[in-house]
Amino acid sequence: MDDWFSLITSISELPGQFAQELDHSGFVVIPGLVANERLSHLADAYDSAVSCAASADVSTGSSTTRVQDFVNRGPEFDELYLYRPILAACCRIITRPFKLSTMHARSVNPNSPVQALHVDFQRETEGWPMVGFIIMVDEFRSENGATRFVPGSHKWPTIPPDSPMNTSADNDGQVLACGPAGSMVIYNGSVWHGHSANQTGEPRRSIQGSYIRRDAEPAVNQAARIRPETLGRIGHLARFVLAV
Ligand SMILES: O=C(O)CCC(=O)C(=O)O
Repeated sequence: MDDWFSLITSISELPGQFAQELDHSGFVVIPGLVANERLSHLADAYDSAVSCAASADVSTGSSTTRVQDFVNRGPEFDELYLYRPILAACCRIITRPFKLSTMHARSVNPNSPVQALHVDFQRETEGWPMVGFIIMVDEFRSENGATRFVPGSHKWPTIPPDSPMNTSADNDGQVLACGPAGSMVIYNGSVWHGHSANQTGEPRRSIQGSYIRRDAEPAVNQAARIRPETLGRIGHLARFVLAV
């Protein structure tokens, strides 16, 4: 397993300015990860996967719709969790062997309010740290629910307080992670974040995932969920990061 970690470290690259921004701010937006010519195909595959999902895999909240298990929803999604910048970010932040915890679709529903600021993984708790990613299936804009982050908050010992400040759309110091479709947001799981309000009549679509320490409890047991057809098409690197 250590060999795999060394191999991933050697093949993964996060260009210097992105690495510094991730360290400093706790998140970074990398444009152009999904090639332009693939974007409409990815969006169509997303819509089709979401509409075919069994109801047990769909959670509809007050502002978002989430569909589980994008590891098993088609070959169009296989490369997303293997992009070299996200693997490099995991090597940098987790600093030891890691695995994919989950990969799912999340749409911010049309005309939805802002989401409260939160962390995905509290600092220094069991299994910490975590690295998250968000792939923009649609352009993220200030009016369609782009994710908001509080830069530097991944270094704070506190989590967002349960207060109205948290659900205010204009939290002091927050920055919107805007970018063209095909961009990837990589973030430290301890940074304060949440989606902003979607004031448009269209959903804001994304594919999101997280990586955790290899010995930590995953959100989804990939080995239990993996389908034979997925196993049949993915390579050794994917099997390693899925721990299947
Ligand atoms: O979809 C987003 O922009 C952020 C979602 C998020 O932070 C969450 O659900 O934990």
